Order: sequence, then C-alpha cells, then structure tokens
Amino acid sequence: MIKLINFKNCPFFQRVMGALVMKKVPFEIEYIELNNKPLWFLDISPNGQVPVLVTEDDTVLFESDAIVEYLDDKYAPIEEVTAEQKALDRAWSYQASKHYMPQCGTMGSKDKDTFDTRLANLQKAFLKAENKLGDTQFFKGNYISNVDIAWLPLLHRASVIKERSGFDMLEGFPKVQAWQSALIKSGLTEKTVPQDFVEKFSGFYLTNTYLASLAEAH
Ligand SMILES: N[C@@H](CCC(=O)N[C@@H](CS)C(=O)NCC(=O)O)C(=O)O
Repeated sequence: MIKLINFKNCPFFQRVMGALVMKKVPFEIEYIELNNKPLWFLDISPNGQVPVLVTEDDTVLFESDAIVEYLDDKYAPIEEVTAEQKALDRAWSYQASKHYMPQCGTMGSKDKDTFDTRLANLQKAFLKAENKLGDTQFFKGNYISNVDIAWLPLLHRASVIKERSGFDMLEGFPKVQAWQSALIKSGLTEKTVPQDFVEKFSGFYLTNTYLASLAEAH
C-alpha cells in the first residue's frame, strides 16, 4: 500500500491527500514532527521535506507537484484533458501552491503591519482566481478537478482562520468565497486533514500572533 509521510499542518500534504482521496487510492500515513525529523526520514527524503510518498514498489517520491502528477499517471486521472488543458491546469494549480508558504507566513505574522503587508501579497493570488472564476461551483465546472485540489489548502486554512478569529482573508473576493463554501460543503476539507487538524493548526497560528489577538477579541 502507498505510504505518505507527513507533518500535520503541511499544506502540500493536504493537496496530495486531496488527490489520493479523489482517486479513492488506499494509503496509510505516518506523521513526523518537523522540529525533530527522525533519522529514517532524513535517510530517505532527498530534500528533508514532507510530503514524501512511498509507492507500492517502494520508490520514494518527493516534491508535491511531482507526487500529484505521478498519481495522475499511475491511477486514473479525475478527467481526461488535452495537453493544452493539462498545462493550464498545472499553471492554475501552481498559482495556488506557490502561495502556500506565503499564507503560512501571513498567518504567523506577529504584528498588524507585517500581517497587512503579507496579506496584500497573498491576496494577489485570490484576485487572479476571482477574475478567472465563472459561475460554476468549482474552478472548472460543477466537479472537483486538480485545480480545486491545489487551492484547497489555501481556502480551507482561510476558513479556519475566519471561524476562529473573525478575520476573512477572502474579503472582497465573492467568487472565491463561494468556491471556498462549495469545497467545504463537498466534505473534501475534512477528508484531507488529520482529525486534530483544527486544534494543531490553531495552536500554531493562533498563539502569539497578530491573528491570535483578533481571535481573543472574537
Ligand atoms: N516544494 C516542496 C515544499 C514542501 C515543504 O515546504 N514542506 C514543509 C512542510 S509544509 C517542510 O517539510 N519543511 C521542513 C523543512 O523545510 O525542513 C513540495 O512541494 O513538496
């Protein structure tokens, strides 16, 4: 069986989980702590980062983009698309994944000025999506595609922050907000994070941060 090695708060992990869940591929997970990476993990992981996916023939894959593409090549893709559409889907997925760490940085900001500066940068991604989204539930239609899976970590995290602190990173982006609601309603958010995700995530980003001060007042 496929084995996924992960860190509970990792957005790249949630994207890989999204691909596995949508494809109904059986897998098991081993969680590690990034501040105490086990030696066996350092031995197999070329960049020392999660997610790592160990295939059924024991090949160790790393880099979430490569892992998601592998899952499409190995197991049935969610949809058959032309080479052009595949390139566009990857490009729109990259617009999300390149903002995973900036979102983490934004949420981890200690003061309002830093938070506002980082948020303005992050919101450039939401603006691009807002301008591209149509009137369908999800990015490409009324079904969940690879592009939705790539945006899931950003939109899910924004929803947890809103719920806990009252602050909406998606304020001013109504189509992105509707897309976020559709993804949450689909149930995919819960299926792609560990059971204690909200607790772990909030413990990290809503403690000693600017958002923590908003959450206290919420
Ligand atoms: N480009 C990598 C990024 C993965 C990444 O940044 N993972 C973080 C956790 S979310 C990590 O392992 N950080 C530990 C480290 O860099 O030492 C991917 O797409 O898989």
